[in-house]
Amino acid sequence: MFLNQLVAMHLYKTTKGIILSHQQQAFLLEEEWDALINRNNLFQYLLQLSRNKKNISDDSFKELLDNNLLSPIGNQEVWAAGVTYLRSRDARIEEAKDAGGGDFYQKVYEAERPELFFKALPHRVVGHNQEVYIRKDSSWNVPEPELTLYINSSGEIQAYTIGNDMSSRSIEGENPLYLPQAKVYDKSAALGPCLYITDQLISKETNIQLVITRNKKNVFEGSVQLNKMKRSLPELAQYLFLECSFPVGCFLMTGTGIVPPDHFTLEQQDEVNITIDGIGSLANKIAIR
Ligand code: DO4
Ligand code: MG
Repeated sequence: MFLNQLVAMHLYKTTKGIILSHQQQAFLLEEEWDALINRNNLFQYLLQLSRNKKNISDDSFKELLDNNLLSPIGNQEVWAAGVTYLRSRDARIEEAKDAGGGDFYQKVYEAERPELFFKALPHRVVGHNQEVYIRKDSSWNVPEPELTLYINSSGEIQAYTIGNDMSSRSIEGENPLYLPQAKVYDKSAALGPCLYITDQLISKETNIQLVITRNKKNVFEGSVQLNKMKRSLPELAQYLFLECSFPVGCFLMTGTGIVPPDHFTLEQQDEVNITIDGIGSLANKIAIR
């Protein structure tokens, strides 16, 4: 079963309030974001809430999404998993071979403990249709399209979104100890366009697609299914919560299975479009500060 065939809802954060979209209807919710999403059985709670609400018109809904959309994050930390797909392992072994770091990636791919790293606080995160940055001191840059989990404070996966884990391959490849600089900088993370909420398991056939355009021409296109991921989603969430608590939950990017060929690097004005079945599309333009 595909993700978009599940009974599901989309929750959008906008400058005018929170919009819940369910079965072709949209509702404006007067709630505070963190308190709303950080609960068990989010799906059931939202279903109940929508029953007592008057829906807004299609035009108002469209207007809010076009002009007022924010990233679906409140005060959560963003974490990321790495080397969860073979493609990511192979690309990293290649980029780190001159630095003698290739072994680490093979080992972490096989190890019981996954690679988890801190990615961003909310002020470094952008939303749909906003700019993401490449670093001025980096010569080789790629987007990383990743299914991203919203995990509540009890450690339960409550929702999904699309994440872009922007990465400097030149800095990471020079020395694996430079990973935080390759990964963490202003506007290095994009999340959006919404939270996708379902009370059923996400399908392993869910497709993730990346399209990069330059001057309106495709310069890279790739896709991967979730079933190519080495680890399970609850396994990643469990490791993250082993010794960390998250008072309002957190986001966890689950790793990339799509890496453009080694000769490819992003340029200013490129457009990065990531689509995940059922969730929607996250588009970001590349810029330098
Ligand atoms: O090991 C470095 C980062 C890996 C990563 O971000 C990914 O596999 O998506
Ligand atoms: Mg990544």
